[in-house]
Amino acid sequence: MEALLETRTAADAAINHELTSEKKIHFLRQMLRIRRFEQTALKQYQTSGQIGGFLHLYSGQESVAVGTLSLCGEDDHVVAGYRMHGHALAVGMSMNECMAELFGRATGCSKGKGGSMHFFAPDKNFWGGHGIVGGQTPLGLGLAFGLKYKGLKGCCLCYLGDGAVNQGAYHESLNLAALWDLPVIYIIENNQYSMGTSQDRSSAFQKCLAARAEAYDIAWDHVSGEDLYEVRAKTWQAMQRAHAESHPTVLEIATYRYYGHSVSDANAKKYRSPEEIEKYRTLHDPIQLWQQRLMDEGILTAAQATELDNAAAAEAEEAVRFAKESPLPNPADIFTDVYSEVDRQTPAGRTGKFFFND
Ligand SMILES: Cc1ncc(C[n+]2csc(CCOP(=O)(O)OP(=O)(O)O)c2C)c(N)n1
Ligand SMILES: [Mg+2]
Repeated sequence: MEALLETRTAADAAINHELTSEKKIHFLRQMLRIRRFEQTALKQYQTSGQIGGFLHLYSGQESVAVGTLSLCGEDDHVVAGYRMHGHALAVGMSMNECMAELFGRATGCSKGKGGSMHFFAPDKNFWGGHGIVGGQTPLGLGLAFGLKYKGLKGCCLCYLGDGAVNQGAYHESLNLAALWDLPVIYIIENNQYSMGTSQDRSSAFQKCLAARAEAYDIAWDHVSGEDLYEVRAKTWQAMQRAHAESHPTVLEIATYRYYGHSVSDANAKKYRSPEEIEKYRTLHDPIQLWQQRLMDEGILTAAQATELDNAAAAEAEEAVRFAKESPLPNPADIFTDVYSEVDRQTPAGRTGKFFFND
């Protein structure tokens, strides 16, 4: 099976052609909000001493979450790994509930029990936030199975990293996705590194990670994460196939992360050079490129861009204030909203139906 689409004219694709100026500016606003949220979270992590556990930052990859998730309708579902602050904000979660979750507060989206890796919003079809590398791939398959079983014209966007493609669970999921023709779209966010291991040291087949889908007779495509238009055009094509024909797709989106693997990245100076990071920041930054594009199209001024950025920074600071003023979780609630419910004979535990209950 061949790559789906050679998109040299992504901006002219119907799904982009119909975009209003407001919508295009909204994408910029969303990317800036993600970047400011994370910069603020990092500063708080390092200075306040009130954020525990991991913090995997998404800076540099914003166009992937914003571009792909801008296409979702009410029956489309989303599941991701642990580097998913961007996806959470892009599906419409508030900075307040996300920041409060980082601070472990009861007002957090997971009531302060999940932390950075476990943002969750079932009301927005956002099923987390998973720390086991590749663990989200069979879950994405299950969400797609649920959609098909219920006869809904939706799909599941399941995000994974370039390191996760070597996990067995992913290949088992691809096999079943093809065998049962399930509307799942695996989106490999290829930021070139898994922790401190570069792609050429971790993957035997170098050319294109998405091309492995051919072994399962699944359609695939390669996408430049620098170009929001291309991200949308190619993702939409995959979504249409999922909606109309219930076929799976694998998309690989080329991107880059600016910060270390997480706040602790012991070998940060050893596995890539400062020059490489600088190159991506200055020449390939998806936010700068989108901003420039909107200016070239004559729909954005530099002053408006600064205004959007300032508003995003202020929103993030306000979220910190909200988080710090929020209460810690009540110790008596330690066993609520966790899997121990299965053992405690709740209705969900008795029926085995946690999701898709109606
Ligand atoms: C099953 C499993 N093995 C190892 C780890 C430790 N680990 C956490 S993140 C990571 C690297 C994954 O890299 P990639 O899939 O490229 O995602 P990225 O961090 O670049 O977003 C590893 C090995 C884990 N969490 N789960
Ligand atoms: Mg990676």
